[in-house]
Amino acid sequence: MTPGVDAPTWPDEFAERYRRAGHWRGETFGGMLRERAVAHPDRIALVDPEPERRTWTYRELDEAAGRLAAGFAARGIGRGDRVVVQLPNVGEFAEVVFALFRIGALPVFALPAHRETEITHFCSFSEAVAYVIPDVHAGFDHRDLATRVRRHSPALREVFVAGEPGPHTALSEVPRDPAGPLPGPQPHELAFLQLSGGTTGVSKLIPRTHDDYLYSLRGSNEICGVDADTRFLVVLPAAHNFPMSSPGWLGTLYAGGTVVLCPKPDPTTAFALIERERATMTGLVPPLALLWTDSAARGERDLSSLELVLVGGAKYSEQAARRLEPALGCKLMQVFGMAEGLVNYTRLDDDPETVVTTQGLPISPDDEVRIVDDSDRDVAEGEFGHLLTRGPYTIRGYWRAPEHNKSAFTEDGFYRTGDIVRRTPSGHLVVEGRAKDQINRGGEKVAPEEIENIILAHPSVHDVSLVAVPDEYLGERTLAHVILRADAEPPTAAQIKAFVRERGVAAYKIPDLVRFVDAFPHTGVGKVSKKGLRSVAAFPEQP
Ligand code: OOB
Repeated sequence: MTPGVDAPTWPDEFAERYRRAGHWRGETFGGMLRERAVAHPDRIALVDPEPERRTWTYRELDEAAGRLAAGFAARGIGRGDRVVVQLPNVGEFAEVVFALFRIGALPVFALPAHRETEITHFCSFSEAVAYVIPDVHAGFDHRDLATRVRRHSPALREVFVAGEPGPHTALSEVPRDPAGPLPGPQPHELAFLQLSGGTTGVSKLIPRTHDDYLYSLRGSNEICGVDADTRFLVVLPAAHNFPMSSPGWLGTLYAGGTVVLCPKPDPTTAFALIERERATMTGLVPPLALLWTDSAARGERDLSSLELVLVGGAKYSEQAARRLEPALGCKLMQVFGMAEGLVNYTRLDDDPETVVTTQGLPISPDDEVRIVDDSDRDVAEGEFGHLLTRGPYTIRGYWRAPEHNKSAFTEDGFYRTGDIVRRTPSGHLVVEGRAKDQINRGGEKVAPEEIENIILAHPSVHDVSLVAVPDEYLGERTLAHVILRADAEPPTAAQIKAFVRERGVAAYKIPDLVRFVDAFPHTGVGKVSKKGLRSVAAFPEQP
């Protein structure tokens, strides 16, 4: 563990190899934005269309980030400090993130959907000194949430609000004239902490460095053809790794293109923006891709600017994939990635069958991919098995999680993705399933243990097990099997859901279905059989 990094990093021989190969070029995010601002100051970097259309040229974004960095620094936020950023797709997101990059403070990327339980955990576990929020988003007042979070987070000194601050500090009060350049981070140091989808009770934090993440952007841009003419529409939450870097809004800024923020992902909002802003590229999870494909048939908007749509985050069915290109009049690319690192794309010159039936090839020739059996032995070529990976942008360990790292990584540094894949003769990966205890609800990841722990706290509940059930639209939905205490007042399914909601978790984690049972099926070794539960899951919900 390198001091100050709080996580295992690449051994020197690997770091040297990645530098020699030209993957790690010694760039930082702060430096990157400055260079673009010098090279093409007046090009539009960012468009935030709501409520009134606002734009930032590269020079304006660079200056805004510099002034905000100076203001944050004046308030004592320094290099290595953690700052939980929970902003929706608004222009301030980019200003805040680049300001923190410039200081060398580490954004911790929370999703707008996260609530008290998650945010309190992120703030306390990361010992965050500040938390950045919108005032009200999607009808929810984040200022009240921040007040509650503050009570349980002793390290949290500041709450900054994009909008009306209430009892907190307005983000607009922070910027000031920079006194001079800030020392800033080194390229091999951490840039930010991403959240893992998680298989345990709480999300793990994923430490990404400037060197490694910038390489994944450069590689993604090359594969997707991102350049200064790209107009990338950010439809998914900007904090998620997929719309951030595959190739995403950071990739687009790296290439000198234009990022258009989409406030809501529905076809009505997004199609109007594509037409008005002439968006050329976007990334979608499969349920949204389905919705867009169906809506495009109505032909109410001019989508002719669209050149490429990336679909990933969860398995995209072959049937749905076949319909996208004709409906949207653009190319499809599948992407199979993870916030821990490895990202695979189908290629622009792949034949159409490969694009609809596989999840692509890794970005880098130095991405090492192993497909192994339960004993970590390589399976025969073409067989399916567990995907292990290491490479120039895949982490070697989670942040401050030495115990978990022992099982999440092999001794020689491969990340155990928990995905079951096979490789086609062309080297493309096909995702066949999952070995990890995680539910993929249309790209949003739910760790059953996290929700089981909450339901177990209900006074009438004796035991609970959360499993995935197939769903035509989302791919998977969540089903909680609940065993009640013999002597307790039996709650209804709705009361169990309300109980989870009241604990303050993201809405997508509230069980879709609740079923009361007398016992769980067990495996041979006495563990609850999730497979057994999934197979009895076809029964209707009980009141
Ligand atoms: C992306 O990142 P995460 O960290 O939210 O989730 C990663 C997991 C993968 O391990 C896999 O289980 C699943 O999401 N997944 C897919 C998939 N893409 C991701 N499963 C099947 N087919 C796909 N195409 O989800 C993510 C990060 C960067 C780019 C794209 C997605």
